[in-house]
Amino acid sequence: MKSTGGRLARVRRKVAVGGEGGVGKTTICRRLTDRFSVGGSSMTIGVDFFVLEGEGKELIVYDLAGQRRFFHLHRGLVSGATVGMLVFDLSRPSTLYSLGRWAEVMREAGVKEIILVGNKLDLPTRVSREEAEAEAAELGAKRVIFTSALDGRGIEELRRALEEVVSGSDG
Ligand SMILES: Nc1nc2c(ncn2[C@@H]2O[C@H](COP(=O)(O)OP(=O)(O)OP(=O)(O)O)[C@@H](O)[C@H]2O)c(=O)[nH]1
Ligand SMILES: [Mg+2]
Repeated sequence: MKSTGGRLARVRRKVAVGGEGGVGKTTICRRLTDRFSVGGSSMTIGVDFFVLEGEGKELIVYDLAGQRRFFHLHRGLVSGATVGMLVFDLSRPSTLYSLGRWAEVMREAGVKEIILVGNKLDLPTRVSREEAEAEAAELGAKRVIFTSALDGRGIEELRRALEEVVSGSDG
């Protein structure tokens, strides 16, 4: 799967990306769509959109704003998503343990699978894989992937997981 070239794909699926402010959601989306550039990103206002194109499939990625003041928008924006990506910052455990509200919004919207993503693997890590997996079970997330949107680790694994989840879904 690569970033869009503008061709119209047959099947379209929606992916919603949630998680607290500053955990790296937008930077991960940029990585996934080859739009990464050094120099950081500014916080998302409301929502950013990305398109990932694969074999006859197009993923429309809704990258939600994590700041509290945008919480009222989430329910409407997640509606109709097939996959939910919940992102936390491995160097800030509180960003993992506050994902319950996000998981609830995604479940209520009928998201078929949630992927839990621990980002900023390049920084000193304060959450172990075991801790992340235990919380994933609480959140109803079937997969846990650790990434660094800065150095690119785990991004291919995440891309493959998204492809697999979308291929396995029929709605
Ligand atoms: N060290 C490190 N920094 C990262 C990583 N990913 C993102 N950042 C930095 O973290 C900051 C926030 O990243 P964003 O991608 O804007 O975070 P966000 O989750 O989209 O934040 P909101 O839009 O406010 O919800 C930026 O300065 C990024 O450069 C990473 O993997 N490692
Ligand atoms: Mg953002």
